[in-house]
Amino acid sequence: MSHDTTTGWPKDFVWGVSTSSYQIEGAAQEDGRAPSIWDTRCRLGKIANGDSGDVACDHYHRYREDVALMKELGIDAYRFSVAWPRVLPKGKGAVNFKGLEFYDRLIDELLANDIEPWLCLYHWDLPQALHDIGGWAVRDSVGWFEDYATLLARRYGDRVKKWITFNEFSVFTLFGYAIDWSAPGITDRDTHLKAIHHVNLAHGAAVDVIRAHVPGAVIGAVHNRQAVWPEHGKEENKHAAALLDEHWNRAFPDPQLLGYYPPMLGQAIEPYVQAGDMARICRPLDFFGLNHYGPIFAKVDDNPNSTWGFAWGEAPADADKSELGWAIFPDAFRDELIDLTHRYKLPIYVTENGCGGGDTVDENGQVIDNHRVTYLKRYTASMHEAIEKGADVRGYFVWSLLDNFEWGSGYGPRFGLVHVDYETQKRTKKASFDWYANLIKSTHGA
Ligand code: PNW
Repeated sequence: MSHDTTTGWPKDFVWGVSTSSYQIEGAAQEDGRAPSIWDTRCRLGKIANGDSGDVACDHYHRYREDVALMKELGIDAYRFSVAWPRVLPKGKGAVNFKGLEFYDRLIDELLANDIEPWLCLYHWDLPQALHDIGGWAVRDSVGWFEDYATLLARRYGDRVKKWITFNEFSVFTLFGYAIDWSAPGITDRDTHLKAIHHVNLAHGAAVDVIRAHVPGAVIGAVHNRQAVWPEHGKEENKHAAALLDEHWNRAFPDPQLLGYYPPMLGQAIEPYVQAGDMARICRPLDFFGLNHYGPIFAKVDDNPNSTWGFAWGEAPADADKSELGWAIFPDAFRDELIDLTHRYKLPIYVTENGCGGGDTVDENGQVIDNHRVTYLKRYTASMHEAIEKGADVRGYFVWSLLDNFEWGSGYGPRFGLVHVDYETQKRTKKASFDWYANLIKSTHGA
């Protein structure tokens, strides 16, 4: 069914794009930036093709050109993250002013172009120096994050009003502390459980200091959420799917917004919870940031030594998939937006949605990414349908502006509306860029 998405969007609907520091900035050793756990993971050779974020999109030097692209795209808002080890090389203590000044320049450039900055404090690049003294596995991390949040709130709060504490809590904790797919690459049940609880506490502490230091702050957190289905629809995988659902979809939003952990996870986390913790985690928020790509699949963990009770499953062979193999299921996005509205009762901003895969460049240098245009059309239509059905969605950010460092997969998968030639750093707009620019223009005109 075709769906007219040029009209019917809520008034002042926010259109944007998202990026993150380690994935685009480069300049990894410049102006006093110290290593994060992702620099370390790259050094260990754990990334496809031996890639690293050392240079990435060189956004640190090319941010003006990138903001000009955003302006041309016509977006209202830009979500980016601050690299903690750029502004606090040891994670705490001495401030690196050259690092702070980079984000001053970026924020000022955005504002000069009428693009609202949405600042995310943490998109996975924990300072290595903090990991070396325990990282998220120790309770001191709550205080480190609180101080870091205070520094940013005081520095940028005059110009930045939209604040996000963390990006995708459950991806970086599960993949980093349970499954070795992310930094720091630990696979230990107790460490994982402690990390979940400390990150939740750090979130709550940051909300309070941002609120205290930034007049008129609009504060949220960004959660990845998507349906978890039992692999091959099999009965034996149902329990694994329920467990993964708790870890993936509820481990952070439930305590932060409802005040309690989901039941199975809650039991396991109990030993680490101190009196007063749940009230520290559950602080008033202004919006729910949703990152959504497609459904995921769970299966029983057949490793006899495993203590998690679930393993990552595969999408059905006949499912509609992106070039990366991720399942495409726009109706699940619509349902998720409606469910979220009822479950957490906050305005929703879709802070990431997008499509990974390759692109072809034709003889005229045109970048053809029709698969991405099709994906974005289908997902924005589902979001439109959700809004008609009562979902309280206020904005949408495409992942991503630029092709960039796709974590463990390196530079292979491309997610950008803009193609990046990593040899020359030349930016080339793709078909999806023009499609998105047109959508924004038509809705602003409406
Ligand atoms: C998000 N999954 O990560 C991140 O926020 C981005 O930094 C990343 O580049 C983007 O999505 C594309 O991958 C995810 O396994 C990683 O379902 C993994 C999953 C989902 C999101």
